[in-house]
Amino acid sequence: MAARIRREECMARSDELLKDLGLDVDLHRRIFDAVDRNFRETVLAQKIRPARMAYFDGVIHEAHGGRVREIIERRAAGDKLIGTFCIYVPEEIVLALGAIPVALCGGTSLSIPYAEKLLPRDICPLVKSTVGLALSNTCPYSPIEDLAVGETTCDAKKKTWDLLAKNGDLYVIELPQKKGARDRDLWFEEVCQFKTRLERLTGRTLDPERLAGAVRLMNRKRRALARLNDFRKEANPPLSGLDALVVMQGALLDDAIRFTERLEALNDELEDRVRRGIGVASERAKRIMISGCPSVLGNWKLHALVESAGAIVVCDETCTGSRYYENLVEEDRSGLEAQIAAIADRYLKIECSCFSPNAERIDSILRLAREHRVHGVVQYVLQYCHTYNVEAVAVAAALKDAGVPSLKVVTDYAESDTGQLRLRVDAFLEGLGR
Ligand code: BJ8
Repeated sequence: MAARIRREECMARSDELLKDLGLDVDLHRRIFDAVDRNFRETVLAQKIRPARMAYFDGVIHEAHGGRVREIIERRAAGDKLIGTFCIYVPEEIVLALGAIPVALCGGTSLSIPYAEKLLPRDICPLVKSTVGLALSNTCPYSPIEDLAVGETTCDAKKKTWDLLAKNGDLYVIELPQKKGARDRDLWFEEVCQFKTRLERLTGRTLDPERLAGAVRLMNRKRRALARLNDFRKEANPPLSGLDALVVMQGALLDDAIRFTERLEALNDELEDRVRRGIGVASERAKRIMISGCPSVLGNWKLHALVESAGAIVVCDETCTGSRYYENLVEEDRSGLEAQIAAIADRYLKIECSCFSPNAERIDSILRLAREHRVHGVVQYVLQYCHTYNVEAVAVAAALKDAGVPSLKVVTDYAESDTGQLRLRVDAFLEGLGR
């Protein structure tokens, strides 16, 4: 009862804020009540969760409340909000210029009909959900964002940026599609141009000392995320795949310093749980890797499905997983140009399926499968994501050669296929037991 009253008070405060921002408060309530219910029925319904997950649950809850308020205050002090849609955007440069990076990708099906007034129906739900939040006037970051940064990754994204770029507050970074010497040069140039664009926006000049500080901070954050994921290699992991996903979703939204400190505290708790033999999986639980498309805030569908079937997700080879935290930026480069080159090098190591060929990604999947001792891999393809869907063929073949069974799941954000997916996941898990 007390919790319900607190939740109501919290929502009333949020409504007030959203009204001040000129959003459609009723529609926002309808959409985010459903997201909240989904969060409670999946993430919060889990048993024996680490106590320090409470902070990360709060990050999700405050995504459209406290976090927005704090950004409004920082903007009043002169800092700029940079909305992003992809993990190729170099956060070090944003942070070193005193700006605030926030990922704005949508993970709810309920905003999709609003996007479909502009975009074709047969494109990826992540793109439609994101655009739908802006077009339905329910995204609290839209009215306060100083610059949105798109990128030329997949076709759905880059052509959507063309449609949205008209109002001038969308900047598009060109990402090469290969990783040869010419592509590296182009990418370095793009990162330099991005720095220049942000300098113009913020009215600040990138300072090597501040950039070195931002590099150290982001490396510290990545190390903390890697440590969290190392605990998932344990025979009985001290946290679920759903909880690891919640932390990752928070990483793309929360203040980098506070997030890292809280994550380090959570890691200490996880270490203690390992020492005391407290795990979240049953002895017979199958260890699963999820590989492919990201599961952004609002989307817990596949993890919930796999774990409610009695398995445990021990690894995510996704942009809400290893692709975000693997590889550090070299810290010992001196001089702005060398520092930016080190940043560009690190980001170009990300293995998005938009690159071709993309053999490094397959090597990473096989390595992660070994390190996390997985019984099987679920390849997660968001509907109409052609790059992950086609690349899944080569991934499945490499896994088969390595003796690791895999299942490809193509789905969107809707609940309508949950029953059918459950049957397929159950059958896959059962097959692993034989
Ligand atoms: S680096 S995965 S965050 S582009 S799922 S929108 S690829 S059609 S989200 Fe992504 Fe950057 Fe790549 Fe990662 Fe397109 Fe596929 Fe949709 Fe995607």
